[in-house]
Amino acid sequence: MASKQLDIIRILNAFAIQGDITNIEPIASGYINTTYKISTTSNTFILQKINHTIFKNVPQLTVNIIRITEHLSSKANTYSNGKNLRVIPTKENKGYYREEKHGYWRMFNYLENTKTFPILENKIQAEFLGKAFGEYQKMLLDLPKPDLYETIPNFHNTEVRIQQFEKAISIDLVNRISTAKEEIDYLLSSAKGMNVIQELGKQGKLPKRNIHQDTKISNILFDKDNKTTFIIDLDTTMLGYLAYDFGDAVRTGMNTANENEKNLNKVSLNLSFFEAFTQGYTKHTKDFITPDEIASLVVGVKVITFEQAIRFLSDYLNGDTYYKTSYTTENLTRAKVQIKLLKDIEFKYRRMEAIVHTNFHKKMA
Ligand code: GN1
Ligand code: MG
Repeated sequence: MASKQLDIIRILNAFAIQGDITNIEPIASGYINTTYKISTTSNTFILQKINHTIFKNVPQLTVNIIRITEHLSSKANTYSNGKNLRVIPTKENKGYYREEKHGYWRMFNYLENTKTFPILENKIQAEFLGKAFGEYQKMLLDLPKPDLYETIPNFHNTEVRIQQFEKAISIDLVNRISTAKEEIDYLLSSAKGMNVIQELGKQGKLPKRNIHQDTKISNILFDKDNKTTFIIDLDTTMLGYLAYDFGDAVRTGMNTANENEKNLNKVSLNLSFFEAFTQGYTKHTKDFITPDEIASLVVGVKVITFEQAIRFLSDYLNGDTYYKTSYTTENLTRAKVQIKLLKDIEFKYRRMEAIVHTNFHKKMA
């Protein structure tokens, strides 16, 4: 057996799971943590190596995840068909296992018969994506105090992201600036006004709520009927603005191409999916969302897409230390996709605003 497999078997031995291990399968989706599907003679699980460079405080991260999953399990979740994500404890009854040589590990139950889509296939999925994330935000409204820990500081702080981008440009650590000139110029010239959500928050116009903060479509599992959904990757669930979740779900779920697409002609924002998504999202948020928050949703789509473009490009300029990549220019390709999408969002902006307005107006009347 390969030594990596032996390491994993040793790590699995720390967890309170039953049966003999029959299969270990890497799951490649996700740019941050490393994930495996583990089968035993009695059950199936998810094993994850937590990226400790990014999630610096694993005990706090774990406290958050346990609080969130337990809170969600205590609620009637409309879409998950009675199934919930659960943390599988270690034999010492902890939510993570620390190994000297191989870092931090944790386990979850595996949600059977589900799959993710890099690109959504139909409007039903778009609608249920909106319903699921809207309901997620709603279910977390009454999460008891204290506030969740901030697992990554300034995660969607656009101003800080712009500063990090400027720093990456000025250091040019791996001499890549000349290969991304056009993209850098475009993003620097678009930066003005992108801090608007943060500003509205500071002015007290947008309340901070518990949100997911990583609502990309690969973080939602669909059952075969396209209607049963499970939200995963809860690591960044913490206080933030509703518009960020709305924005990131649209950025990924309404893109007609995937994040790594080399043919930019394929990249665009699907307006009819956007309409279905907004309809779904409205269903669960209409009872608590404020008028200023409604007005911030499409802004969030633009801001999050811009932010993702500068995050990918910064990582490219820094030598690919943050996101997992499989070839040298992958982060540049990803940034180009976001830029193309951003341009299409600007082009369709008024129509998106009209869709949001009509939906909430209709439902709230
Ligand atoms: C990362 O872990 P994953 O792949 O779900 C990133 C998100 C980005 C996304 C881009 C903790 O998400 O913020 O939007 O990649 N997560 C973190 O695909 O930085
Ligand atoms: Mg993630």
